[in-house]
Amino acid sequence: MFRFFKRSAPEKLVQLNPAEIPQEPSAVEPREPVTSAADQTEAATPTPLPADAEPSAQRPEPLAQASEPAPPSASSSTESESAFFDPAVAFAEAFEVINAEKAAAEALRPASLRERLAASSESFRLKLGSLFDRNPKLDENLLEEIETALLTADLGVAVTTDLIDTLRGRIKRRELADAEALYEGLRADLLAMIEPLAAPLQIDLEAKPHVVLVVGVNGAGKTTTIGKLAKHLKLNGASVMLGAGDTFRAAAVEQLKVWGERNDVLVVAQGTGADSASVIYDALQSAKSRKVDVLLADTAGRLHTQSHLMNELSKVKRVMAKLDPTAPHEVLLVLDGTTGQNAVNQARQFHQAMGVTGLVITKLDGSAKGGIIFALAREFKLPIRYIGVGEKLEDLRSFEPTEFIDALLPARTPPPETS
Ligand SMILES: Nc1nc2c(ncn2[C@@H]2O[C@H](COP(=O)(O)OP(=O)(O)OP(=O)(O)O)[C@@H](O)[C@H]2O)c(=O)[nH]1
Ligand SMILES: [Mg+2]
Repeated sequence: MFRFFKRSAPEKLVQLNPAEIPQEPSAVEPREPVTSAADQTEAATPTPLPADAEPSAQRPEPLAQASEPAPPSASSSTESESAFFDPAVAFAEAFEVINAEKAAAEALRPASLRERLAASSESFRLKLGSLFDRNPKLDENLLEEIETALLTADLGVAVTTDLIDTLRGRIKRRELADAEALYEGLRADLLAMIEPLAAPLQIDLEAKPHVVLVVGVNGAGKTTTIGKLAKHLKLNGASVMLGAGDTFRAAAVEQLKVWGERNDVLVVAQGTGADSASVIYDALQSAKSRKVDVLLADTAGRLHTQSHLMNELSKVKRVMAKLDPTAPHEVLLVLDGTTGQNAVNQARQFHQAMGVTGLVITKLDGSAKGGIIFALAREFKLPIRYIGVGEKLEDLRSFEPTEFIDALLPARTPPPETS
């Protein structure tokens, strides 16, 4: 369930279940530049700050409506109808139709988080599960094996040590009856760590715009997340504008424009090489004058070690404050879940430079092991606004700790009772 709004008009805004989101044939973002005649005209001269001039907003044509289901074909059975009615054939045909409908419904069903995380969590699940299958003794050997499993799942040394020490203490105090109790204890501890992080993005509809500044290293999934988020916000009734603050990478502006067109939202952009702060300033000015609910500002990917680029982000923040001292309302750090413990370093540096207010962990569908979320939880206590479990629209999920634990470490069915 997505919960976006803080002071919203409830009659206007519908709570949206991701399962109800209309599926797009392809929401996959092309990495290559999408060139169009329009781009050339888009490269407006950067606006000096403070700017009074009209922003260089781009109004894309509304997207074509999703295709209607095809009308029943005129060339159906009537012409070629056989002179004989064979109930067996009719039954077989009806059966085929039912099967086809079932298959179509199955294809449209959004995959469960468990299915999405299958790749990332399988080895962890198997490794840990197999330890307990043989009903082991509660001893140091078992603790060592659990320790190895946790470390290989990217939980990091600090989290793993905490968890193992806690388990060791319980074993010593004889609080655990058997290995199953230990497994459930471990599961409960992991859940307790991430439960406080579940806090979906809240949009203050009175801010107009509520500014979400999206930051992170190269390729983390910032622009893709903006695209998915724009769609979700729109489906929840909010008006959205995008600011193309990544003026560094050649294809970045075009990539964001594609998302703008796809979602039928305005994109404020200048050419590659323009001053990022100036573009975002323009976008904020435009969003204010149009009373847009949410401004999603993209920024160039940067390494936390590139101090000039980190300074550029601070400038973006300073410049925004000239128009709205409360902006940005959210500094959303996008972290690639496959980068393991490196994500913790990134979070540390970006948080120090920018005061991050929320996280998005992407690519948890890939080779990411999921454990990184626990390492982040231990150090930062920053809310995880969303997780990315694929490249498609429905693959941006709100972070649900219980669902996440169930996907990563399902509750074990108790062993059958022996008489
Ligand atoms: N499997 C998977 N791929 C993702 C996810 N999120 C983003 N991607 C892919 O990751 C790649 C990089 O995504 P971008 O959105 O361009 O990343 P970025 O942070 O904007 O990158 P820069 O603009 O270069 O800094 C693209 O191929 C996306 O399709 C996700 O949750 N799962
Ligand atoms: Mg980008």
